[in-house]
Amino acid sequence: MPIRILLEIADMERDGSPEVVFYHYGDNPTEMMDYDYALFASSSQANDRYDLLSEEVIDSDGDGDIDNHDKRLYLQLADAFVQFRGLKSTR
Ligand SMILES: [Ca+2]
Ligand SMILES: [Ca+2]
Repeated sequence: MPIRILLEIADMERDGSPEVVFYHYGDNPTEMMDYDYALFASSSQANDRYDLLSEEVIDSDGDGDIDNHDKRLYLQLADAFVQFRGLKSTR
């Protein structure tokens, strides 16, 4: 089963500091709005270091429990993804 997450940088809280949104998809998504669930990470200091999550996380590393490491994976992904500011549409 493929693992699919769509990442988006958007100011969900409209405070001038971007959030990183994670959209999780199941097996056969047919459109972008067809995600299973979504959560977002925000930076409490508005400094591109992500430390807050909008929802409880799942067992993202699949080790059988939900702990800080599962949260940290999301926050690390947010820290990395927010640096992709050079991405531009090529079409
Ligand atoms: Ca924000
Ligand atoms: Ca875990």
